[in-house]
Amino acid sequence: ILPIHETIEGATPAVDPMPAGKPIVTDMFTADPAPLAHDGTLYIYTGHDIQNETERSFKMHDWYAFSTTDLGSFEKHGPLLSADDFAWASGDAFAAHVTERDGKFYWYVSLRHKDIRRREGFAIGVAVADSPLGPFKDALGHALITDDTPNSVVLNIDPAVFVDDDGQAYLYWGSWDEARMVLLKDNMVELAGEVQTVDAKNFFEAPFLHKRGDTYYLTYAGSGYPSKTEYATSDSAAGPWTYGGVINGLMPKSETNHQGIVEFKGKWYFVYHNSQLPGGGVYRRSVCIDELHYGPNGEILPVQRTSN
Ligand code: FUB
Repeated sequence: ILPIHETIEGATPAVDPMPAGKPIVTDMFTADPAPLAHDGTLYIYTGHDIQNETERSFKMHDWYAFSTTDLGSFEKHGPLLSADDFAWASGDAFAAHVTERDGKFYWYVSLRHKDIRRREGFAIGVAVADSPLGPFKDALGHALITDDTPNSVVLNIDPAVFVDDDGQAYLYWGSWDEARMVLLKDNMVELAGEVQTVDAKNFFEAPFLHKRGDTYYLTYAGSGYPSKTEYATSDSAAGPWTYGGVINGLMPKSETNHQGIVEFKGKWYFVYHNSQLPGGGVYRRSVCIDELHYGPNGEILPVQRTSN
């Protein structure tokens, strides 16, 4: 297992003075939320931290979904997908993202590849289903992005897919300061062109794209570990990106700060993880949700996290 996300020796960064948000689930550790609003229901797909309190690495094997119609309570579903569902993968079910197109649901995942390891050995795969809660099946039988994909990155994790109004789909991903984007074919499971380098100030990992009005927003974990959530805007889903600032500061006890943004029933929401559950920590995180607000010029206002 990679020794990634280690605390930098001697560094004592100031934690954001805002209180932590309220976790949507309290009987398990969840991470890397990916929201999807569909048919009046909000689904939050998450990873699942199962590491003990002493080891210093991620231990993650499967993914869940949590659904709500009113944000009052969340229903747990799963695990709906696991590393075992991808014959080409050896484990490490890192961040993922679900999107819908033409009645099919595509779950893009980060996993460690069994065989292809020129660098860190992570790859991006995709599973497909006819409903938001599955059953999901590996759509390809092989990975979509690996260390062998030209212009891929050292650590190929954190996929996020955005389907634009004209039907063009974009796959963003990346970590360790390297962001990438590639167009997808209409079938959502094949690349439609060359992998492009994305230039977004302070980008570290966890890219996520959303559109509000005519503006495209690329949010991401920025500035290394521990990460803040930062963002950039563009008038195109392909960029170029203009830096917008920090929208969520350092999280107590969590070095990662993986976010997603969704509009649901007329309001915008910011989903993210912290480590605020009892026994929580860098490798034992909890997914939270708070409202997201925009300023008069379309700028994202800093997230006001609700207290526990
Ligand atoms: O959960 C494992 C990794 O930590 C994710 O892929 C990153 O985004 C970070 O949250």
